[in-house]
Amino acid sequence: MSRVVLVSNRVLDLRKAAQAGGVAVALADIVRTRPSLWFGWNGEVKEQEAEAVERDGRIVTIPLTPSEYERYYLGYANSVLWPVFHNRLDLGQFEAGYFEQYVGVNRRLAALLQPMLRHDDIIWVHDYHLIPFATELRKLGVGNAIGFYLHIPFPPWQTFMAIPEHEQLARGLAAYDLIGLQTKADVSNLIDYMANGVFGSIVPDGRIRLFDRLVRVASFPIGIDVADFAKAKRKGSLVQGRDMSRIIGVDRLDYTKGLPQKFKAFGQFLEKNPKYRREVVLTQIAPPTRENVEAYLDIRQQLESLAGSINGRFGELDWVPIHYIHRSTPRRRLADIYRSSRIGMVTPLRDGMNLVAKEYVAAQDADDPGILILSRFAGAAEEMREALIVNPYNIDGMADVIRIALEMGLSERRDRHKALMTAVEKSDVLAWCRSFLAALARVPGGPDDPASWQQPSKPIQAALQKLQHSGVRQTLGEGRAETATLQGS
Ligand code: GDG
Repeated sequence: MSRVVLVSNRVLDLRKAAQAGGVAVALADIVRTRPSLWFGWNGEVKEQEAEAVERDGRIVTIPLTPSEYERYYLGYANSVLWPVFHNRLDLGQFEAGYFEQYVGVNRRLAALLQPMLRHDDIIWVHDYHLIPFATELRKLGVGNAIGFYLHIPFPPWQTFMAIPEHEQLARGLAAYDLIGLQTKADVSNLIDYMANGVFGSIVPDGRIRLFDRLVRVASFPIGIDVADFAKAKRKGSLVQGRDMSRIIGVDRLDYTKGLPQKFKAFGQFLEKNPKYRREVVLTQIAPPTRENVEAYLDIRQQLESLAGSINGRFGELDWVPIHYIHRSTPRRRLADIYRSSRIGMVTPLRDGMNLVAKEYVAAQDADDPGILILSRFAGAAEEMREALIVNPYNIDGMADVIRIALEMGLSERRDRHKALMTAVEKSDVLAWCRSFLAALARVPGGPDDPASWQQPSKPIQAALQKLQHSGVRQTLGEGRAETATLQGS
């Protein structure tokens, strides 16, 4: 079995990864269960460029310098790519000159990783921080199969073209053999961009020819560890003391998550339905992230002010309508909160997938399940059709859907939950990992491509190289010649 080399912006301690949830759990699972190496930033910022640190032979991390943290992480990744990929061109800081350091960090990381690579490793790079990573590896002579997975949405092609460096980013994407996206809509956006923005064309085997390379683009919807959430327990004590219905929201405090719209819709629901006052609470868990980026300060202030005004307007001595918790909650407790909530409200303005939607469904009691309200702009809406699908920009419409969810009968709730659970189980996190890695191993020239089975061992390669240099024609490697041209360019 080939070794899998995972490269992601953040690498977590394996024990902490289990508690963190989401993708970190999946990656940590790969590292535990098959030959692998996980490489990336350890989350620390140090004055001087420091050496990579290795742990257990499987985890290799480096700290960033203050300037790299400012310009690569907070800057280009989170103040240019994140807003643009979520359709927020107005927040993109295009003139700040962050691109050079974005590429610089990718170059430095690639140079650190390259000496650790083996000829048959398959390399899986994650997310928007690392788009140029494969180009930098290719420049160092790495011919291995390299896959890229984008966890966030790919925007409409004209939006992407607004990024001044869009063509360099496209060249970065073309250096991969496989690009995985969350949804079919993302695949369609990326292919539209490749065709209209940088003259890519589809070849007969379905790959895209782009800047003289061939790349496969496909959707691999990410999932969760279903069993982990199915262990959840309903706890009455989690809802303000008496029999009351809870609506739960769990989102990083990010302007893409539609939190002000959710609060306004709940306020509107209370306004229109006085009989539900004192009967329903909205609990919003919104742990802080990227607090050093200005747009994140704005959203925090906006949310605190909205929660204050709705609670001030409707609240009673024994009932606070909105519980707003700006802290992280332990993962174990999250599952119990999901199960104790009548409604899961997941209403981002734009989201690659949204794992909370899947976690909420997996944590429900199949005999008496709650209802998921889901934004049509979350990637999850492509698979989770039996949720109550809403437009988060339509506040009044969302207010009505809250009432519909609260009044839905048991049999409809069960039917919807059953169908949703089937979808969540079908594409769980294991299926996601396996399908991506299998597709990457199959790319022409990858370890499962019959053409590469003839690849000579290292000593033979060295001998062949000597012969080649002395002018003797290499015959054994001929079968791979075409693939090598495509991959190496
Ligand atoms: C990106 C894409 C895509 C949240 N608060 C707490 C907590 N969480 C956990 C949730 C969930 C994860 O964090 C969040 O995942 P999401 O999918 O909702 O969103 P992003 O963080 O934006 O992730 C997204 C994802 O990548 C995967 O590809 O779905 O579209 O934006 O697992 O449960 N966990 C704990 N305490 C909290 O307070 N323990």
